[in-house]
Amino acid sequence: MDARKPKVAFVTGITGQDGAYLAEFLLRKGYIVHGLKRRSSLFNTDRIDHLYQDPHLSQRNFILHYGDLTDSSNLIRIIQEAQPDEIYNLAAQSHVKVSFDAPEYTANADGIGALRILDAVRLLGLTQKTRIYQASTSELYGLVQEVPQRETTPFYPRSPYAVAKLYGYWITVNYREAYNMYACNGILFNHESPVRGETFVTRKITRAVAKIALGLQDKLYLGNLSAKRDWGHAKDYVEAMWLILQQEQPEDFVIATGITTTVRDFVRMAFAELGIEVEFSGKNEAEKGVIIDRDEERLAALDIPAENVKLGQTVVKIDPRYFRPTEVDLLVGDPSKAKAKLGWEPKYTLPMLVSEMVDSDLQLMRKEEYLKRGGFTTLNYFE
Ligand code: NDP
Ligand code: GDR
Repeated sequence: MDARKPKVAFVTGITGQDGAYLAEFLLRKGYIVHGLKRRSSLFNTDRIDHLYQDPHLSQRNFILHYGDLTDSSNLIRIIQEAQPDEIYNLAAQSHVKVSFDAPEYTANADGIGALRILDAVRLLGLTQKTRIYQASTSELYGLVQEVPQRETTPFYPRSPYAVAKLYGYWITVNYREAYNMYACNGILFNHESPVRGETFVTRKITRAVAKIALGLQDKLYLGNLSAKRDWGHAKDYVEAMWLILQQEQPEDFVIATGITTTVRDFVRMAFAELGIEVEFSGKNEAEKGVIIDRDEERLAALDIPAENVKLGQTVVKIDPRYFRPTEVDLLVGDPSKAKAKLGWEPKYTLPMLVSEMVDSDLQLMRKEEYLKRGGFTTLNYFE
């Protein structure tokens, strides 16, 4: 490879949480970044708008292409045009609960989509040039077989999403072995950030906590509070994706923090960030979270009116619509291979992540509050 020539990356799912962080990361490293963007009736580029470059510029290092993972011909065309050194296949219908509602589409995008990328590279004769990262997931482990979960732990997927991703995982391994391609799976455990999609549980919680504190919402409705997840920060995890593609040999890696926490404790931590103590009582669908204490100094410092935070106020209730037909109860990863071979370790702790997410949502909701006070109503989605 010519040392003066910038590397070229093609990122699918560039408008998503990870795509946005990865694009920033690669641009900082001097890459030319091509991204796949779906056509939608409204703008869907909020997370990458700050990276946008006028298409009329003669020199660009950030280039978006319309396309879809369900359309082989457009993938072949874009890959042929971009001639990427690295492809990061991050695009997916990534919501586990939604995959029960749209199983066939999820299989097409998340399973066959991975095949389309691999096969495009093969058909274009790029197997020895282009390295491929496949966004695999801890959801593959599903029903607990071994704790902590590592690269050798057997898979037992528990949702149409996870089953589709299982295909993506094995087709990546198969193309690596069959065609001697540099194609790897990153088996990433949950990772979050202030730009996490609003319907994933962490962001749903941090948004609601901010709204409740500002008097914009009464309660937060959740599903299974006992599920345990190994939560990290997306910023750390995109670095791991890149490292996985910089090794001598292509291999699969677990990326995780090694620490697991219940959804219930995540809720407690998020309220505590604003000086609000919440205690849970009751069982199953009758479980609820009630404010039992408040730190008035902290509230005052954050300019949160104390009347929005009443002792005895129920702020969390269970809504069974958020239960899943089959649940993944416990995820906790063992990142020791990544540490040993990639030199990767997370820089963020869970308290740092919660703090960043709550602070960011508090700022965002202050804007909403301002609009509301001015008589401009905004839409409320609670999913
Ligand atoms: P997001 O849901 O935030 O982003 C998904 C991206 O995929 C969006 O850009 C979306 O476009 C795009 N997309 C969805 N369907 C298609 C399609 N048919 N064709 C083209 N693009 C499509 O996910 P994350 O950033 O959180 O996750 C990135 C990847 O990593 C996903 O594959 C996910 O399954 C996987 N993963 C995520 C983990 C996590 O904790 N975040 C953990 C392990 C794996 P649009 O913006 O238009 O909707
Ligand atoms: P997950 O993330 O399914 O692990 O998939 P999500 O945040 O959706 O759920 C985590 C856990 O929280 C429980 N839960 C709720 N979840 C949502 N979304 N909404 C609720 O109201 C709610 N109440 C409780 C869930 O049942 C679950 O146990 C994420 C996605 O990013 C996948 O794409 C990725 O592969 C995996 O993480 C690793």
